Order: sequence, then structure tokens, then C-alpha cells
Amino acid sequence: MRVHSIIVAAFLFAGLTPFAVSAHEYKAGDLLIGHPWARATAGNASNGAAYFTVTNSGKTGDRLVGVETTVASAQLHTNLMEDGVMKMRSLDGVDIPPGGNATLSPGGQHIMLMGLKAPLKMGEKFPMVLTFAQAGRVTVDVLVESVSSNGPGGDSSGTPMHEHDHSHHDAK
Ligand SMILES: [Cu+2]
Repeated sequence: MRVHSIIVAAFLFAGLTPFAVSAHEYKAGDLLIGHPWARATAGNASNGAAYFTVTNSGKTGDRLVGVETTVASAQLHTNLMEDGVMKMRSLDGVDIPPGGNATLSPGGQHIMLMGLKAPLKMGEKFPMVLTFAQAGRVTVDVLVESVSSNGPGGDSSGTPMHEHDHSHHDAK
């Protein structure tokens, strides 16, 4: 009987595998961190960016205040349109309102990865530690997706939308 239920459980798990591979998420208190990913970098590009969503099911707001990874120097950034030019600015934090969410995605808020020690290759993953004011520190695995990916559910077939130039961050 026991063996039988284990086999059933294994089948159920196998059925879920395709979803588990394409989307991964992490829980920290009332926060759910959805599908951390980064674009593969081309050639010797020294910078990359990582993205994810944070959903807050709690009744109090939280704030992403820090990010660290061993692959590069990481900073919270946002893209702003200034005088018709897309610019990046560093952020002190990203608010996650109660019952709401925060989205880090290409063209908007993102984790800037500066001075990459090695190119980010599609299919690889790397750990990143997120620090939230309330929920504390959470380690997530960031999946490296294709150079043209716009993230889960995004259009990955054509030119990336809202592409912006990170070259001004190049190390001197
Ligand atoms: Cu940036």
C-alpha cells in the first residue's frame, strides 16, 4: 500500500515537471518571488540584468532593499525617460505594497549586474540573495534565458522590446 502511494506521488510529480522547469518561485513570509531570470549576455559584455516579480499576500507593505550575487556587483536600477532618452538610475529600494506586487522586467526596474566575472550563458543558473525589510534575506536561483527573451509569457521571437544600452556602466 505504501509503495503504491509513492508510485502515484511520483507520477503526479512527473506530471508537474514541465511547469516546474519553466517557472520557479520562492516564498519568504508573505512574499512570493516568481521566476528570477536573466538574459544571456553576448560576447564579452561586462553587464547583465536580472528580473523577477514579487507578490505580497500580506497586510503590510514590504520593501526590497538589497541584492547580492557572486557573479557580479548587483544594484537595483530603474529605467526612466528623460528628455526623450532612456536613462538608468539606481534605486534605494523597491516597494511591494500589501496585497500587491512589484515587477522587475526589461524596460523597467531591474537588478543591474555590473562587472560580470563570466558571460551569462543560456541554461545556466546562479544564486542571488535578496534582502527585504520585513521578510529578511532570501536566496533564489536566477535562470539564464536567451538573449532575446522578454521573460515568462513575453515575446521571445522578435527584437526585445524596450531594449536599453547598459554600455555606460562598463568598468574602466
Ligand atoms: Cu541598469
